[in-house]
Amino acid sequence: AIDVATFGETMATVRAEGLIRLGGGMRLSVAGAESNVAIGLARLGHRARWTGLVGDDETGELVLRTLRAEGVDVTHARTDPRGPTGLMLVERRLGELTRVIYHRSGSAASFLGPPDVLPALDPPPRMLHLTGITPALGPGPAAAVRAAAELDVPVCLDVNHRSRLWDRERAANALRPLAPHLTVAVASEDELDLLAPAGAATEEERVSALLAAGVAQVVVKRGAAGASAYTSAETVHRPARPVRVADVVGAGDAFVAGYLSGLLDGLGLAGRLDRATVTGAFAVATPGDWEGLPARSELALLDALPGTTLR
Ligand code: KDG
Repeated sequence: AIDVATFGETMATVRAEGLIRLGGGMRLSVAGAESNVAIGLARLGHRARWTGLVGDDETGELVLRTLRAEGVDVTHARTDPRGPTGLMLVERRLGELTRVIYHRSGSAASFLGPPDVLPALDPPPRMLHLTGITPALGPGPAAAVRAAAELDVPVCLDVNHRSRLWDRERAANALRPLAPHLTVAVASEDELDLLAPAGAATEEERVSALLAAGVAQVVVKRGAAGASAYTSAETVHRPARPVRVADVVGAGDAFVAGYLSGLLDGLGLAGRLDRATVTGAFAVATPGDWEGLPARSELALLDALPGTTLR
């Protein structure tokens, strides 16, 4: 049986050594918020399934091959000739300021619809993970998210607002109706209003409104300032684990993988948030979206003293 199923768009990703407009060296990999979470979970020993459409092209092969190599189940993923595999260019523009350029409109993934994802959720996984990126990709992906959220499966949603794909108003209109279906809601502090009812004005009011709507766990990410998790019975705050920043892209997905891993393992709220801050720190400290994510046996490495050599 599958522990966590997820679906969305995974793109070929090019990380430039310098500025894109100057050309020069780059490194080719793959990335997508949902597949980043699936890889994070698979590395921790959970059965993760990713479903999506890639183009009938070499970068599509790269996406599927990479996910297979990471132990992610791609039984229901397929190529679709209607569009190419999406492409994301990443440049470090200024110190820790990263700039992302998408070439994804009209991609194969933008044709995803309910018939592509519903078979991957039968039999039901223990959890379904969705992100607010998928409904931004087009009407088909938005319908797939709605149909999946309505199934009788515990759902985790990470708001993941992408302002290059849609504005906040459209995002809120698509995401707010999903709230009653969620077991776990994850948002950055500046994204919580895209999920909570329009009337709620402060973080406290937004969290209370989501809990009142039936969301069992609300998790708020604060980047370098840490994270908070709320249930109707408990509130936990955790600082971020200090690491030298190599690449912040993918940190939120790693955080979600750690949180869901803790949930699957039956950890309490504090234990889930602790694991999430550890996996988030691994993502920040290593280059790439998911490449540096820990195996289960590596989780404790973050506690090793600086300068340690393992031999
Ligand atoms: O969370 C990191 C993702 O944003 C990145 O890997 C690509 O899925 C992606 C997106 O749509 O931005």
